[in-house]
Amino acid sequence: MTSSKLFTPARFGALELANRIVMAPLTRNRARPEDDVPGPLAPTYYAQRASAGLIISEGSQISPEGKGYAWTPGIYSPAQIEGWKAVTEAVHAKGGRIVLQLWHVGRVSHNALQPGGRAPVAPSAIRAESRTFDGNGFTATAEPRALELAEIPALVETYAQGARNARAAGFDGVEIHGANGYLIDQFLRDGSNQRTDAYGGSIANRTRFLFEVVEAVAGAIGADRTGLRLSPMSPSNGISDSDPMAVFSHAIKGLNRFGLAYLHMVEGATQGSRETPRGTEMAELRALYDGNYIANNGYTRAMAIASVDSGAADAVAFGRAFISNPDLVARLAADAPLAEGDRATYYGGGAAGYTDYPTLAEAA
Ligand code: 8OZ
Repeated sequence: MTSSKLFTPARFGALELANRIVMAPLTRNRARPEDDVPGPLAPTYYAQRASAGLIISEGSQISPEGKGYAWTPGIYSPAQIEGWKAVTEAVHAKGGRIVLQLWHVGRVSHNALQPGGRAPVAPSAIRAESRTFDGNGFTATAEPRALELAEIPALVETYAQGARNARAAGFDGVEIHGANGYLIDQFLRDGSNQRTDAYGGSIANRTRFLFEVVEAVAGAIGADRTGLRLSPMSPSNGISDSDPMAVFSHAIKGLNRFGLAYLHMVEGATQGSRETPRGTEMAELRALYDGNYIANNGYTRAMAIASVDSGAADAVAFGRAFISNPDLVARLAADAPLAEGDRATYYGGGAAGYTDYPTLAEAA
């Protein structure tokens, strides 16, 4: 055992965390194919991980158009809300806390995954240099259609409705997915946003969609139950910007006024290197934020302890480690070895590599 602050409770807005170890959002592609309802093993999977201070659910599309991969769950239909209820009840029964990640992929999709076989929507008609999974295999993302200005208010409202649906499903709150090259990130960056209206061009205009979504979601369920994830320095899904530090400095300063439950940042390249061009960018951005900060990406136990104990972060989110270590909190507390995950079962499939990873006690 250790006396690090990492293992102590925290209060993030209305969210009470038993410790500062967060389960990062993890796409697992095990939803019911016909209606994107969370799969039958999802309650067990999440409940096994309920000792996390906070669970952030896998990204869940807020509308059929928000989907970019086969077998990801939604949060827009009554059946999906019912399916998620079983998850939140199972987590709460184990004393855990769970928020739902609100996801719209924008251009990171393919006609085959879209209603009516239509093109995906995006700020501009610029194809992502990325791939998606359509259920048969990996395929290049499709050329998107640029959103009409008149469509944007309803799109913003879709995030707010997703947040209300999440609360109806028993979630403690939501995390807005603003990271990894998906819709909000596409608006932020000039590589994907070449609009000439109020949502493109200047940094004030490119951050407008983000701020409108944050305001709508916070207005719907309370800022104290709303978190946001950003990945300022990540090239995920072919995203690019001529000056990301300028964009994200403006965004993060502007977020302070909302009093969100937390800001969750992917430091460096998502699922990749923590290195950045100067090495100090993430610390510079973090210093601009006044509220609770969840750090993520490639943290070891020692890094997490150092980060929380120094005040650099208020909590640390672990992704892959939570896949293969349902009892990650206990293992970190005891400084026990961590199990390695099997990449072949990360995305899609059944119980194997999903609900069959043992705790340390079960393995012994
Ligand atoms: C891995 C595979 C598919 C999607 C993200 C939601 O990067 C994802 C994702 C990750 O945020």
